[in-house]
Amino acid sequence: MSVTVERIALREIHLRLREPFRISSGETWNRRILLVEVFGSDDRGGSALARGECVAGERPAYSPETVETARMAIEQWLAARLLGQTFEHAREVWPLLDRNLRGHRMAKAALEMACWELQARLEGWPLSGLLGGVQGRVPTGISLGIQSSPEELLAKARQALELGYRKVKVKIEPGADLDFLRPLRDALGDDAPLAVDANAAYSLRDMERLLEIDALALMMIEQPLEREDLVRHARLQERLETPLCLDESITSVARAEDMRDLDAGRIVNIKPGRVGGFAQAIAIHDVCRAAEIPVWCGGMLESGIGRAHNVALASLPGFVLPGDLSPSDRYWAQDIVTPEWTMDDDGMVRVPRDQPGCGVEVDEERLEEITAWRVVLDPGESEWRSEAN
Ligand code: OSB
Ligand code: MG
Repeated sequence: MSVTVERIALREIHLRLREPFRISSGETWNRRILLVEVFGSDDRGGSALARGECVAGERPAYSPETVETARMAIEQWLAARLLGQTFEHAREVWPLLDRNLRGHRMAKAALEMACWELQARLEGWPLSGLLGGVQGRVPTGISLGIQSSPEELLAKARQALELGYRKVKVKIEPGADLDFLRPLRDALGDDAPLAVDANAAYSLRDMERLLEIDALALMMIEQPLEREDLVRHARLQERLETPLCLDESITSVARAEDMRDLDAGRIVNIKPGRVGGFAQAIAIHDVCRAAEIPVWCGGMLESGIGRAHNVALASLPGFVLPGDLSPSDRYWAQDIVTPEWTMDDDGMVRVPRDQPGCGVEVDEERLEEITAWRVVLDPGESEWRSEAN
């Protein structure tokens, strides 16, 4: 079947987290989320709307991209590459977006992932199946922001383990690390599945401290060093027992291969938004699987739309470690999808493999209520039409 992209719209929504989320590079409370809407048709008379969620933040803290740069890239260059285009398979979309257009991976990913969703909906396939997923349930971990005290962290971690989470990932930075982690390990015992994520807050000058963190027998230490770095991570990995997990540093398939070849890390956090979409995420998964490097699916405080896409990806066979796939009520008083995402007592999220697409529908009325602006990018019009809200 062939799919034609008929129309693309962009929309910014505002969603307030239930509580602020603090990491080493800053705090988030109000999420500004850019959504792409791709309207398409097939050669059998079908038509469908698919959405993609852009994971770019408000400020260029996690990556250089922001809501504004993603909007600009999509409006100015990317949308025109898809409008009116026909593809047989969504894997053809990445080359269209990437040719002679560097960076802007989060912007590309939002469009690319919407195209996979579009194909799945038009063909009546579950998205998980289209991506090559095999797992019907995926293990889930929680990501805990930097807390105001070790006691607070312990209470949150205890509660997470009681809820069934299979991994408790604690955000750290110099000054909010050992004093938080040691009492946590002591209280929860050696078997508690603890991990840390520094979001690039350390350097090799912190070796002493990193060695002390190493002694805590964590599942992994995520992205301790510079966002662009692999060489220093390799030097660090040499000194540590704990596997390093790279997040920010793995922006492409080639970077994953370099990590493997340099032994710069032994686990990869795959976020489809960070790497340019599903095709790149699958390719990184394949590289890691061939090298027996375990991967898991990360999160970017997504709404239920982005979660849906992450869950579908996490059903691929190489995703063997718990992903940051928290259920809707961890972040939102009310999500924008039905059904909302839930997790069972064993810390597993069900992959919707029995319905077309990603398995959730957007609550359109609620979406309108929280929309800040929407713009339709239509090739048939001389200028993009902007609807302020
Ligand atoms: O490093 O994984 C990260 C959120 C924002 C930016 C970076 C990260 C995160 C998370 C959130 O850890 C995980 C989630 O969405 O549950
Ligand atoms: Mg991370």
